[in-house]
Amino acid sequence: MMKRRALHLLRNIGIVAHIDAGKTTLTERILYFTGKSHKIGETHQGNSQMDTLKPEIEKGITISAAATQTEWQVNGQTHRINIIDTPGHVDFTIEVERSLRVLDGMVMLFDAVAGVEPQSETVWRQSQRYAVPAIAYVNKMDRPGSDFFTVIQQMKDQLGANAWPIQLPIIKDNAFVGVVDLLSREALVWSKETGQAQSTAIPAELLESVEFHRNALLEELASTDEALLDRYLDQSNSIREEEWQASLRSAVVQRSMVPVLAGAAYKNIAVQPLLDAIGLYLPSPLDTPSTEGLDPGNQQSIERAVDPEAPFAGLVFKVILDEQNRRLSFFRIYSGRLAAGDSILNVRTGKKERISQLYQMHANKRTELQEAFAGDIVASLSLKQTRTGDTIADMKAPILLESLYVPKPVMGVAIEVVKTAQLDKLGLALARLAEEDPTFKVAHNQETGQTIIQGMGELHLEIVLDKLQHDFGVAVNIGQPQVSYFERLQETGRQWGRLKKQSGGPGLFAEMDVELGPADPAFLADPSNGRLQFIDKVVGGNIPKSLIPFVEKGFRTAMESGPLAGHPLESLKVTLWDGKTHSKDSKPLAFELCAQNTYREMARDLAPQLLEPLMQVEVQTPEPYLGTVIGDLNRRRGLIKGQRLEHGRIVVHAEVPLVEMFGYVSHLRSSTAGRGTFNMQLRGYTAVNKLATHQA
Ligand SMILES: Nc1nc2c(ncn2[C@@H]2O[C@H](COP(=O)(O)OP(=O)(O)OP(=O)(O)O)[C@@H](O)[C@H]2O)c(=O)[nH]1
Ligand SMILES: [Mg+2]
Repeated sequence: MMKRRALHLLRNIGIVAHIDAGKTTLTERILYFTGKSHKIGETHQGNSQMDTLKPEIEKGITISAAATQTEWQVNGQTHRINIIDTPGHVDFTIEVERSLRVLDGMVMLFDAVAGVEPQSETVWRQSQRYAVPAIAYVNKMDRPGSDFFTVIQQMKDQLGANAWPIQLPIIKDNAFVGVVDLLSREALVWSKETGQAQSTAIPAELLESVEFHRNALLEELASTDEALLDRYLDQSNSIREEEWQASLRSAVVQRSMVPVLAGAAYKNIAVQPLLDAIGLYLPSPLDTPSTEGLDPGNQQSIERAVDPEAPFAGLVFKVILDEQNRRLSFFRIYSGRLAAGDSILNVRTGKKERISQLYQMHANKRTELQEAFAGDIVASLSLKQTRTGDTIADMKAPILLESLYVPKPVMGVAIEVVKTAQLDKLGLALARLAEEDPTFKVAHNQETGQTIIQGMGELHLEIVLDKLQHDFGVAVNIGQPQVSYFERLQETGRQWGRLKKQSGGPGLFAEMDVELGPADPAFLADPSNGRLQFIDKVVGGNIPKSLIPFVEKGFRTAMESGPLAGHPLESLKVTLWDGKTHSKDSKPLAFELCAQNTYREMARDLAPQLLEPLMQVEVQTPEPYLGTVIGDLNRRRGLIKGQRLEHGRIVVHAEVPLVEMFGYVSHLRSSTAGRGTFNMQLRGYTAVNKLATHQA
């Protein structure tokens, strides 16, 4: 049973990074060194406790974020640490998104050789969206070519992070063996045999460097902490180590500094100091004293204290199907407490649900709990109607918490069942998969009658198809992959739209003066705004307030089908200036339909443009293949943005339309004798070039 402990000793943290930086390897070490597990699993051997799905084991990568927890003593106090190990591959970015939404802090990993990589930038941006405080861990310090300070410089330049080393690496005979802590000046080296640290004197050649970096760090801390500044200038020696730690902690919690540590998880070097830093510097749930939300009754903003005695409120951030196809929902409790057997309200549906059991998760294993409290991350099998992003709350004190940002799928593939008899089974399977994964969508092409599955990339769809076949036993034929297009209105126009149907049957009447066009850039800059910017300028009740939401709903539905080829609109700004109603026939449906018709009449005249996904591509290749690689990227309509030399390999940066990148993995492999590698992520949407070889 989960014991109630002081909330200030609880840490809910995520481990995030570019693919292959060592997140899962580090998580395995954390579990081992904290005594939670007695054997270290390795991702490349397929026996990690965290990566348990079949494709995770086969490919040696993480696909689904997994939660676990452990304990660690810092300054004589037992800290409880909940950890979510996230995937680095960009196709599974939703896993990072939902984890960061509910976590209080994160450990950001870097490969000490590769430094800041494309996906490092993506996860950093995601963490900024949810204001998550961070500490950085420069992993793989054992690799030849590792460079601690270059990575720190890249964090500053490329991420804009105020990164500060709080350790210096100890290198002996060209090998990374330990670290010196800059605040305590303690030097530790790890024995390869036992994986345990030994205290040692600071190596002579590091003495000067330690003092230099220590003073720079103290100065930075003092300059932001008025209480410390005077004492620092007067008599810096009077400030105790714990005071410096407290000062650093508050800088981290306010996100004004990112402390950086060095380590080599795979070699079991310098993992324990990271655990100390998690306890010392990352926030507890109490560092965010209250959670904001909306009162669903009146849409007013309200607050709920992070307090087990406050009314219960939680956010469901993940729903998966367990081995027996039951829905397992993960949620973070923000306030109050929850006991097995309690009933809660799903604030979105307005329905009551009963929590018959509660679990604490360790990867794919669960332990039953009687009760859970504010700050905890738990799971339940009994939420039948609840989806990812839903708020669950005390029946008597509903609150709607901020949901999470879900990126749009960028590509799709048409599928059909091999045996018609499996058609129903396919529908059911797809619905369940879409429930688990908000970035996986199912669409039907009305004209061809085909089913199109959409996702974040080729790997994402490959995993889905694998699940269809192996977990659900549905055999499908697969078509050519297609990218997901958008349409954009380039102009703004205004029109008086009418809907009048008053001859026979129930009447419908609505009139509206609307202006339609693309949304403002400032509006789109905040992804939580969505794609529809709706502005109500109606005065004097010419359209009653109660009907306005139906106008909005009409445009929201309509914008899913663009005027060129029926692709969704990238954005739509609707300004509702005026309107007219009829005493009897102005029903909600009339305004909804009028909005849809008016959109259809206007959209084709607003200079619509077709948009395709554009990828930011990074190809690494040995020098001899550079010409081939660049020539090939050019043929794929790629724009070469630059290249740099990195440890004897050339890294080419380019922007290439996604549609041209299908099958690139195997092409690159064969054209570089297996030595080229690449990664890509969505850069944005761009107008389709008329010369493009493909058809929308
Ligand atoms: N040399 C060296 N290799 C490491 C270190 N840490 C991890 N690795 C190796 O790097 C590879 C990737 O490690 P993972 O832990 O699976 O990486 P990850 O960040 O979890 O990867 P994804 O979850 O797929 O994004 C494995 O082969 C690890 O053994 C390290 O400190 N030094
Ligand atoms: Mg992993």
